[in-house]
Amino acid sequence: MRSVFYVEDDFVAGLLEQYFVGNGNNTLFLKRSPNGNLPQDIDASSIDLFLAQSEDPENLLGILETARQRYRKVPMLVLTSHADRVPEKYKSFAHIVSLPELLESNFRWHIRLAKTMRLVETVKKHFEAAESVLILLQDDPDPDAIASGLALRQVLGRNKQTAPLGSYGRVTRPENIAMVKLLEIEIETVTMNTIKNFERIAVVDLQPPHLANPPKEIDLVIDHHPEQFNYKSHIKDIRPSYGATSTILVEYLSCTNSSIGTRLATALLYGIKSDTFALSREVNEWDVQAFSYLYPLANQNLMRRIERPELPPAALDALSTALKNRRVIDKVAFVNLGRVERDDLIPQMADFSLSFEGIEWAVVSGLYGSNYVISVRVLKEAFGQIGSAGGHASMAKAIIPVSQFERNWDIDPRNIRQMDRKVQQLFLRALHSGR
Ligand SMILES: [Mn+2]
Repeated sequence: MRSVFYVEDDFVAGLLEQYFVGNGNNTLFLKRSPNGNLPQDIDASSIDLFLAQSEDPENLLGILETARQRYRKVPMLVLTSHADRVPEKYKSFAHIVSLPELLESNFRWHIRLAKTMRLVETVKKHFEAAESVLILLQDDPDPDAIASGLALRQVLGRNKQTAPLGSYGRVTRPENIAMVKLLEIEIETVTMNTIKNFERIAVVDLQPPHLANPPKEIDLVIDHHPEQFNYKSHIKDIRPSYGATSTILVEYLSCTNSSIGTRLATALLYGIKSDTFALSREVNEWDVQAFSYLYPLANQNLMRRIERPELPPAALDALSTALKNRRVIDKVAFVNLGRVERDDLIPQMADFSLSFEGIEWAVVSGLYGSNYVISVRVLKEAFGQIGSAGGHASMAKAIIPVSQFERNWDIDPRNIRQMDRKVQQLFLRALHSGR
């Protein structure tokens, strides 16, 4: 692979030569051509970047037109201060930057954008004519997925009617609930049946095999988890070296020149923050770049409220009772909250209980409506011992209708204590049989 440069200005040519050749890149500099001619003998499939520099708008358009016809799919970076004279049709595939902008910022970032530009072009074309688009998230949507969904909707130039966010399940983690509440984000619950009503389906922040019911036809997958090959999608953009899907979507947004409002910026920043533990693990340079780009655009006040959701008084009562009654067996903390008014308290307490000293598992349960709800958290390190695949799955949730206790184990549904004991017994048995 090599990069092909059409550069009119000698100073710029010298600069590029130092930068690219100095970095060991295989580059080909083309001669100045006054009529948009490019050499015929260059194989488009061997080019990884086409860079065109010209301060003469007419010349530039000639070059762009030839390149458009001949170098389909090749990332295209245009250096000019006359972006305003470049017709829209070229802006859908070429990334344009002026020399002062380039010197001020990071060259690699703009090449990155030139590459993403080609994907965005394909994505936009594929979704353009669709009447309705479903943006499908995980069964328990997380901040990275929610933010990526919002961003994709904007990239596609749609609203929540023509491109709703959807999930087979619902948001359960307290911070995530706080996020959708405070940022007023709607997520539709979909079923195998209702997804048939959508003309196009995009999946973000996961790959279809991870869904309980993967849709048959998928149009787009954007994700940062290790690539899976056992599914089909019209377009795939899988980047395992990225810390968050939100980072990929920041590139998409930059490519479409769309402005990022406070709400979207806050969502994306939180998406990156929560997936990378505030950039402390599994990040690449683009995550850092996106993070610093979003930071001044986001609302830090909202961010704090999302990260530390307020505990209602009822929760404090439940908390003190539960702590008094906790049981610890084999590095497993069992906390029973009794009857709760908000079911998000259960996963919240499970997170908290995991911070007890010497604890690897936290099993927290509570009675919510007519259901017995159990939330399980495990330290990542503890996974190794029982040979699980690990990944992001460090939590689980189970809902048992109280009537089941009577039917299966002959336990009176009013006897919460006995239900708690039963669950402890079942959990410990399951844990030990897995070892
Ligand atoms: Mn993610």
